[in-house]
Amino acid sequence: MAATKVFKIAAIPADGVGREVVEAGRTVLDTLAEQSGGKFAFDWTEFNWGSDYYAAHGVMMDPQGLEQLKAFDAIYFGAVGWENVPDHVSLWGLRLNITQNFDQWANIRPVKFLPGITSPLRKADDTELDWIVVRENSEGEYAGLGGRNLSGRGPGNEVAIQSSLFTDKGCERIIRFAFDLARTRTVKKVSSVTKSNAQQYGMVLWDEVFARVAAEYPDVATESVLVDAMSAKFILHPEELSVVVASNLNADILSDLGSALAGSLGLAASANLNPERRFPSMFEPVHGSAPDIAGQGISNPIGAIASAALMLDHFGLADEARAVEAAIEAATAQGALTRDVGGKAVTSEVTHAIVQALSSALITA
Ligand code: GGG
Repeated sequence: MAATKVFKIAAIPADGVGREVVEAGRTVLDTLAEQSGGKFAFDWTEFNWGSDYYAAHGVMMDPQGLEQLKAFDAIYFGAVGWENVPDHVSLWGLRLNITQNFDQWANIRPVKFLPGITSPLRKADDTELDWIVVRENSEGEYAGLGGRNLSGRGPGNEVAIQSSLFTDKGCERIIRFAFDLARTRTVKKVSSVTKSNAQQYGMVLWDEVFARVAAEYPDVATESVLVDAMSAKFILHPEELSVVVASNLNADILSDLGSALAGSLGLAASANLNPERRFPSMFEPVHGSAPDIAGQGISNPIGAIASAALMLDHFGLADEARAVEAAIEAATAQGALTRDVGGKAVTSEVTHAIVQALSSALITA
């Protein structure tokens, strides 16, 4: 029977463990589609872009790649970065090329504590912890503005400028996004993070826009916290967090801290959203290519599978997204854990446990 709705997805596994975890996520999504009784299906097209592609072609992706990607409902991404390409070349040539040109300005990074996984935080043993980092994903410290010069004056004389860009519109849209998200959550609170005492232009503008937007959401609690204080708060008072909105770099750092507190970077999911849907959005685990373990089949697939759940939400398949999240929790609770979270299972075993949990939940539903 032909599926009622077919979602066209571009898979870009790219580098290192990205290949293993994208395969795991595809397995879970295809299981879900097979069991949907013809409600939906996924039509995958895989692109071999990444650092190997760079070695063969001198670029990280096809120069026509963005045009090709426009035809898809979503992009499912693995990880970028390998030793044959300088990190700034691989990041700008692939991941940032897509997020910036497709105006995927909202990067959602939930911090989830899973059963069966020990957090380094003692507080996590007896406190319900659950927050979302909302990362401004189009400007800030990642504006790519600056340059290097004067190397001709000899060793030690070169200069470099790396400028941040903060626009009123860019700040407003991500802050408004955070407030709208907070309204959907049990704890209606937005924590805004800057370093406006030291960065007196862009981040003061951010603070002012935050205060302006907050006035429109009297039902949502707010706080403005400096990034250093917020780092401490993640560890000492994480129970006070619900939605944390921050600039591109600050949110990148804080979300890594959050996923480490949940037990591993391998657990963290993310969605790079173009909320207006003018371009496809992109879903990827927060982690990178992990060259130290790549190719051994031992990477943690949970970040990628949880990112697939965020993609289901984007497609309007909220029940299916919750089912995938529940299956992840069932798998970790029963001890299907990779090495990074203290277990011995390999990638395929954790994936299999999630598929099994999903299948039995669907059968009993
Ligand atoms: N799957 C995420 C990924 O590959 N990240 C690589 C990386 O280095 N990202 C830096 C950044 O996004 O700021």
